[in-house]
Amino acid sequence: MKFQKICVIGLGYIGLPTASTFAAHGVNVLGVDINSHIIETLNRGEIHIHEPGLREEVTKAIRSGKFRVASKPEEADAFIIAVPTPFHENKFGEYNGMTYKLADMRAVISAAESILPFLKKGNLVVLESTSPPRTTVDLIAPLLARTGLEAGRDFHLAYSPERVLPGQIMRELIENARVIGGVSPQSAEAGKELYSIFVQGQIIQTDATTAEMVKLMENTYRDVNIAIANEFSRLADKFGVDVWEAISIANLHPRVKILSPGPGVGGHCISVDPWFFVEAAPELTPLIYHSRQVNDAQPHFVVDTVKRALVTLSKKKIAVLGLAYKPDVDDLRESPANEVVHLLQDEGAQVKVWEPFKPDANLPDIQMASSLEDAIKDADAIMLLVKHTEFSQLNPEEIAKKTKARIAIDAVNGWNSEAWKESGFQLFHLGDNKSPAVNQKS
Ligand code: SAJ
Repeated sequence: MKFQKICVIGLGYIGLPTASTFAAHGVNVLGVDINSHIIETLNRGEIHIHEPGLREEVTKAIRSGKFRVASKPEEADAFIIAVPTPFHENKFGEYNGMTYKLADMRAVISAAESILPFLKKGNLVVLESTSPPRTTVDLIAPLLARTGLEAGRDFHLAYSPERVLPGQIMRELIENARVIGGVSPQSAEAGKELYSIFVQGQIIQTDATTAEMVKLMENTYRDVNIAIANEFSRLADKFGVDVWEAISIANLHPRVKILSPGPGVGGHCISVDPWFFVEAAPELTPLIYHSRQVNDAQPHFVVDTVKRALVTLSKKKIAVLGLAYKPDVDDLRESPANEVVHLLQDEGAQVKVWEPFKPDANLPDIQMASSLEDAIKDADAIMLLVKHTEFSQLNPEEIAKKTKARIAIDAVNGWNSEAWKESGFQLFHLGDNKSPAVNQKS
């Protein structure tokens, strides 16, 4: 099988890098998106996504004539579906007192429907969108059967999740191992042939439902692991232990790898994907469900630590450092730091946020500082919510000269407690009930 022309449906964080990488490797690619703004932007030679290296790749691909964009698919040798699978805003599932989120598969369904008029015998269709288990066999295959063609017999159908890290997508797309699950072994083989055009990592062939589960298992494993770390932080706090010290010692065990506690789990993957398992089988997923609950509640635990530091939050001025969903990124969406800020404000605190990766963020109800100095100058307390490298490197002696605050709260283990204490700060550390006690002695 030879792929001369492919159609990539959905030109977002995954679709656009995938489409342009195929084009850069000599394939004729038609990128399809229903959003006319995206199509116009790309046709003007600009891009709508911030990802290192992507602009260059897209511009080169469009100039070479190998990459075109349009609002509708055309006939092609292969179709790749890479559209979002968000949650329904106002629809929830219920099982035995568990209320869970439901995946909104409408974009996947309409993307699959859009290829119906163009699907031919011998084609390959690949779903890349993160989806609940059995989506490929139970939703996509029957939908495409409306053409009269059968998946696995007349055309190939496969599921292949992306596993790239934002910020490194262009490199990881090529270098990461890739799993391809077919509805038949021949479909997996066709998928392998397609992705071998640019993938240098190992390509593993399996069935479609296994590939769907692999993706969900990876992110659920991380979520459950972070939940236990967060629960450990609460236990350590209760028992007068420093959770960070305890985890670092436990992790010396060769078969233990506990992740880090913090203000909660944000982003669009780890905090989302476990729900797909819960939705698909609520009766089998109490652990996954409760881990989501633990992580979603963690901002409240952070606020309890702040209350311990400041006694009351009413009218207290708090300088918050970091609002992104994780270190060294500019993505503020689904950020637990954002939730912590709102909870502090609900308790009457006056919060000013310094986010060096998005200083001019325009968020309702959040006051952004224009600089670190601006944030901390008049503060009663300084609070670290995201472990950006530049925050970990702050010199507490210098900070002490720029603020009247003498209370520092570290929710992410970014600061050296001793150094901050030596510079005159009372340091409160998430999951470490030892820190204020030690401080009082010194
Ligand atoms: N977090 C913790 N403690 C930890 C690790 C993370 O609280 O020990 C928090 C982070 O602060 C953040 C959230 O969890 O709020 C998620 O961060 P992450 O780095 O675990 O994951 P994402 O969502 O940025 O990206 C992940 C990537 N997976 C891994 O790094 C293992 C990426 O490879 C996947 O492609 C992506 O999910 C995805 O699409 O599934």
